Amino acid sequence: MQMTWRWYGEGNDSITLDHIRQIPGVEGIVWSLHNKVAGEVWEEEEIDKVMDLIKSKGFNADVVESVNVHDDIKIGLPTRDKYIDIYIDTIRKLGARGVKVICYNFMPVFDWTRTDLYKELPDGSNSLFYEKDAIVNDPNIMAERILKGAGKYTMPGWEPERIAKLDELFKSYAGVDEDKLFENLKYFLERIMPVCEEQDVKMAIHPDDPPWPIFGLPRIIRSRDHIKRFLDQVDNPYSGLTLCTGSLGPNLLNDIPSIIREFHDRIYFAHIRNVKVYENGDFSEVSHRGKDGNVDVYEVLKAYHDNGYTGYLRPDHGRHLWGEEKDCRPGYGLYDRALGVMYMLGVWDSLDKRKGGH
Ligand SMILES: [Mn+2]
Repeated sequence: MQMTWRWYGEGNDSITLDHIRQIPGVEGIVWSLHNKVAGEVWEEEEIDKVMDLIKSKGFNADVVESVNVHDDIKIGLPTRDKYIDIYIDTIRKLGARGVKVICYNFMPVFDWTRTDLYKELPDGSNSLFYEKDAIVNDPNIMAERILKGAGKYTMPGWEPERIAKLDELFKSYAGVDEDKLFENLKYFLERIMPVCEEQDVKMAIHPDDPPWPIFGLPRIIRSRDHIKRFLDQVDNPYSGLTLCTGSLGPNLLNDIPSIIREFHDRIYFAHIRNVKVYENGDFSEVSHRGKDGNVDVYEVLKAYHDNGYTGYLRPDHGRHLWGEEKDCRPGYGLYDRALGVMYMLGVWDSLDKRKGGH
């Protein structure tokens, strides 16, 4: 397992690479060109600039999260081929520079969705929160809430220019049901797989967050059966998973350790986050400690460890602690994620020792 940390880039993150260097065990920085909208060309100089900076601080830059997929590809419009060509161009450039894994998602219109970005927890910290009943409303209201809550930062998937065209976007998804979305995902992957093989770049799809359909839009990576269908329909080792326990976790029917044990050889990137699910279906993001929520983080790590997982792993979101929410990106503060790294490495080291018979 290789511990990594998601970083939004210089001037675009309250945390610096020098901060991250002081967290024990972090080997790699998960990065992206966050100023790019889906379908935009990634220039070589821009890629080199970020990768060089990351490497100059002693980290690897093997994982990119994300290269976003244009809606025309998800909808299956004739213009999709033009956007797939641009995607292929990006894979080639990243592969040539040693990038090993590209994380992406195939969620229609919205990326991850929450109703409150700073909901207070009993200990006085705060974190991202999802109120089930608040979602049945108009998606425009939702979007406004997210934009307002995000403050000075742009949230991935919630860029103002996308949100401005929300009604139009919803209309273009009208004929896209679960089967159609699977079909369009297959088309996309089959076109890019030869380039991934040639460049040795693995595609790792991120599950839908939350793991159920919202606003009548289909969501197709949200359970064991959906994951199985996804892996079977393009049965190529270059197409695999970013297994996010925080995304699958709010549906308590998802047995995450068993999903990991079943599909471990197609998991290239592990996101670990704990969530606390309330009786009415609302959920809060909580600390990484297993006891604090419904994700058994020990069993999750053990499932990876038992299978000799050598892929990348990162703390997913964290709570905002000690007032850092004034400055940090929602879910991406320094302190709780650093605590999460230490908790997970503690579990991992003890699993190592036991396996070694010490
Ligand atoms: Mn995640």
